[in-house]
Amino acid sequence: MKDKILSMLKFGIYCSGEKISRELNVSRTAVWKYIKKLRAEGYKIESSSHKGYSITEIPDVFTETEVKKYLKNKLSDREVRFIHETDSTNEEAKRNSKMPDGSVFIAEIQNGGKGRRGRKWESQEGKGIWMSILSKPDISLADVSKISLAAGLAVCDTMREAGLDAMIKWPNDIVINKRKVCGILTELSIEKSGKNYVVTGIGINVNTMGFSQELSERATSMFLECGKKFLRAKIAASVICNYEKRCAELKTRDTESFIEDYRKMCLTLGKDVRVIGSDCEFDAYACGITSGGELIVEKEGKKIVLNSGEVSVRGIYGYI
Ligand code: BT5
Repeated sequence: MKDKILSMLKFGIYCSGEKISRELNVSRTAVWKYIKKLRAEGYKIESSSHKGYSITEIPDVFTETEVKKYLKNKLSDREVRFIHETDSTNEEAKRNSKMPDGSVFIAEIQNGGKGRRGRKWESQEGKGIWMSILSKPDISLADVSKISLAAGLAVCDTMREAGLDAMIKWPNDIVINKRKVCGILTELSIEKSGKNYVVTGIGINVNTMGFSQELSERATSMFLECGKKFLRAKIAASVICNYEKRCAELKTRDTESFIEDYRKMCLTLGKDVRVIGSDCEFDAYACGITSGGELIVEKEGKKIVLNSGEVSVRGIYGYI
């Protein structure tokens, strides 16, 4: 009944208690009691004795039920596992690697959030999306690396649908206004049984209002970029949906047109960069992305292809 009442309430448009009671066949007193319950859950509902009720704010409820509410059609039976507190959702996915293809793991508190090469991922409670997707792809091992490009594109798609001008810093930091809003950590497990799986960990700063001193100059959130709060369940569902679409494209589209989408979103291209390798460091110019998603840089007239590693882009994250 609560959900039915909720679906009748609109932003800025009043709906009378009498109409709700008539259409849902409950007493006015019952309607009032349900409104009280919704308010206790964090919904802001205005009431006027003449006009009825109108909703002014929906709480950012982040639960399995809420995420599933936004997963439509083929995705509606997707396994979504919420864990209140965990070390890392990537580890959670690996511990549950027997779960079906596409299973999603989300945590409210991630106390060992990690980036690449053992770096730490700052995961503030209640403000972001810390999520990992378990994939058992039926594509060649050579194409598996493209899954992380697909994840980057999917997050960019979601940000753009939300009106934010997001770009990808190669290989897959999502950046808005020169600051990082999302990081992606893809881990591949090659099993003796041949049943390989990929865990794609996605960390998005959604309603974060500020960061630790270390990150304050280089990180941002969706909220900080537009002054608007977002429903994490809706954003997470949108990323899952876009990730599925982009992964499907790996099978249905030709590689070159898929990579062309990536090139369009990649802010590293056409910029001066600093490449930090395990045993060398040099300045270069980013001139291309191969059809395998590798970065091509030019140094003293020579082209070098990079398949992983650290590439700082001049002008962003404090690199001058
Ligand atoms: C990444 O690594 O950017 C991958 C981050 C993946 C996080 C997700 S959350 C869900 C899943 N579970 C996990 O345990 N991990 C994944 P890398 O490119 O190495 O960047 C790490 C660097 O980003 C750090 O050294 C910081 O400089 C910066 N950083 C840390 N936390 C940040 C945050 N919340 N927002 C922006 N930048 C951050």
